This record gives sequence, structure tokens and C-alpha cells, in this order.
Amino acid sequence: MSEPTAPFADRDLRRIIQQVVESTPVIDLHTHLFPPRFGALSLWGIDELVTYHYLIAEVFRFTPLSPEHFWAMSKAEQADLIWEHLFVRNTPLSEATRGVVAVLTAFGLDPAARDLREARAFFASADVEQHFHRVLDMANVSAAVMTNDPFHTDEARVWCASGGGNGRFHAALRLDPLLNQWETTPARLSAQGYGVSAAIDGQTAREARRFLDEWIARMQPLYMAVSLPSDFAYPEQSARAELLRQVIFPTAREHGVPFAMMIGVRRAVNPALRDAGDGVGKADLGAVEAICRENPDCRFLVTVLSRENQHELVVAARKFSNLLPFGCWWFLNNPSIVAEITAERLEMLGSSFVPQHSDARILEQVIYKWRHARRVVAEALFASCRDLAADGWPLTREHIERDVRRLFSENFSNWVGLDRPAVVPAE
Ligand code: HDL
Ligand code: ZN
Repeated sequence: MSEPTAPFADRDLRRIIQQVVESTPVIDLHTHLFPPRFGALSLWGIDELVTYHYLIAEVFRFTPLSPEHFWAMSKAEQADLIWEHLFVRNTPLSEATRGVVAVLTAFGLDPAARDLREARAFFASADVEQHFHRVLDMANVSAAVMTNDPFHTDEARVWCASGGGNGRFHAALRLDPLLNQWETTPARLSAQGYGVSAAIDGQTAREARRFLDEWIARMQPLYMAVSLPSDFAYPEQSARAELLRQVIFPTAREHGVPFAMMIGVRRAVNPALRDAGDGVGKADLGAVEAICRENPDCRFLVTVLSRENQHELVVAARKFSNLLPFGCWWFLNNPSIVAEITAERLEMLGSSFVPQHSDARILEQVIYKWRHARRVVAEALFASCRDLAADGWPLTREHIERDVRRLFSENFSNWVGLDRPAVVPAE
């Protein structure tokens, strides 16, 4: 078929945009994935896919089983229960169940199987290193950024032993215990030889910065990150605000490392569900504006969890060029909401944002999370391009390719300076 030329018919324009979006590699800037060298932290395969905490939350809506009984089961027993209730006795209509269907189909496995025997045999026969590269290739993910917690004992051990990333896995230095648990973190830092105290005075600030300096040298993170509750406020009289002002922002400035704020979570609204028990709350984005205004020489990545905060985040990004909005996080990562958020971002920011991250916890999730995201982003981009062409601009395939590269990788790689080498430890 000859290449259509501008002005494109809608049918041709939609097909070109779909082709470009499908074929453009993406940098997945926020995941919970780990390369195999991290051992048990590196989750992949059917039993992990089916016991994803999103599905754990959903299965309790279809079975009278108590969470206590569920947690007493083995991982395989949990997976069998979820498969039976969400995929056999009921139709896998939700985004998270549909995702498992898409993954099984992508591997040529039966998504309507009565049990998990075929899938378990398939994943059991996989060569792990090859499987990791194959899955990232299937999702057209050129690189994935991990979530790396220096306070996690097992993970820290891997970093201290041999470094942690490899060519396609980059680090992000996650700091929730430092910023959200100051009632207990000084003791943990002191036990590691950092001379901090509960009072955030000059000594504590210096030692907390030494802690960050050492982990930045070890991990070479693309950014520092924290998830913040829906009641996050700044400025305020709090340990967190003092740590941000005296430790995080000066460290970001000194190292040229951006700071990511993920705002709006309400942790453990139902503690019985464990990882599946977190909820969402509307946040005050005045805190983000104050931080961006106070630190014009720092770069910030921000994503917010409440649908009601999305429009405010886009407006804030129009006010502060050191604010890069990213992703449709967690409870927002559903096609209906991704469509709405992406459209309003294109309308107010053009191509100067990052439309999605997968937040994948299990390797194979990138296959469905990116397939579903690309479908929606392509449709939102088509609507903008169609209207632009109708307004008379001579849009070409090259323009579309340039814009999708920006959205899927260049906005982020420029923001974090990804030309720096990944952490590739000695083999
Ligand atoms: O804090 C976070 O990074 C969140 O993404 C949580 O890990 C959450 O449990 C999650 O997996 N969301 O997709
Ligand atoms: Zn996450």
C-alpha cells in the first residue's frame, strides 16, 4: 500500500498513528521490576501474575473467603483460588483480569483454561535471562526503571554485593521510609552508622545527605522518588517538610538528580488486604506549586493518584517548566481514565509530558499494560492530530514519529540525563 500523504484521510491518519505508537520503543519510567540477579525480589511467571495485589482485591468480591484464610494459603493455592473465581466462574472483565488474559494469549497459551497447569508448565520451562529480554521486547520496552529501597535489607545486600541494574534496568532511589517514617528511621540510620537524631538539625541533615550521597554513588539512580499521602502539605511544620527542604532538594540540586513525587495514596485503608489494602485521596496540589516555585533549579516528576487532581496537575505543569507530569498511576491505569487524562494533557501541554508508566510488579505485566496504554494513547493522539489537520496544519508521518518519541522516551531521558551509563556491575 502506497504511503498516504498529508492531508490524511481520517482512516489513514489513525492507521499511521497506530503504527508509529506500536513501533516506538518506550522507557518505562516507574516499575517494581527487578532483573533476575535480585533473586526473590524479581517476580515473573503465572502464579505471580494471578496473585497480583490488584487481583487479590478483586477476588474478595467474588468469594466469602476471609483475608486471614487467604493469607494462610500457599502462593499456588491463592493463584488457583483467584483463577477459579475471577477467570472460570466469572468473566475476566476488569482491567487486571483482562491483562492476564492478554499475557497468556501473547504466549499462545489458553486464556480460558479451566486451571493453571498449562501456564505453569510453560513458565517452568523458560530460560530466565532470555525470558526477561523476550518479554521486554514483546512489550517494546527499551528500558525499565526500578523502585529501589535502600532500607530494604535484602535489596540493599544485592546492591552492596555487586550493584543491581543491568543494561535495560535503571535505578530509582525510593525514599518513603526516610520521608514518611521519621518516627522510626533515625534509629535505623543510626544503626548503620549515620549520626542522625530525631531533631532535624545541621548534623542530622548532613548525615542524611551522606546517606543519600552514598546510595546515589552506589545505585546511580535516574531520579529520587517518594509516594506521599493525600494529606501531604508543603510548606508545613513537619519532619517531612524539613527533610525535603534541608536534605532532598539540596541533594537533587547537587547531583542534578530529579525528584519524583507520587501523591494521593491513603495507605492501609483496609489493612487486612495488605498490599491490596491501599486507597486513594484527593491531594492539595498547592504543595507541588510551592515546591516547584521554591526550587526553580530542581527538576520534578509528579504523578497524582486521584482522578480529581489530574486537571490541576496539568495546569500546574503550565505554570512550572521544572514540573514533568507522568503516568496514569495505579487506580487511574484503566483505559477510560487514561483516555481522559491523555486528552487533557495533549490539549494543555502539547507533547511535553510522559503519558504512561506501567507500575508493573511482575515482569509479564508489561505486555498488557503497554498494549492497553498504546491503544489509548494512539486514539488520544489521533483526535489531536485530526483536529490539527482540520485546522490546516500540514501534519506528516515524521511529525508524528517525532512527537511519539518525545512522549515515549525523550521527554524522560532528557529530564534525567539518561545518556549517563546504566549501572552495569561486573558480571
Ligand atoms: O507506591 C507505589 O509505587 C505504588 O505504585 C504501589 O507500589 C502500588 O501498590 C502499586 O503497585 N500500584 O500499581
Ligand atoms: Zn509503584
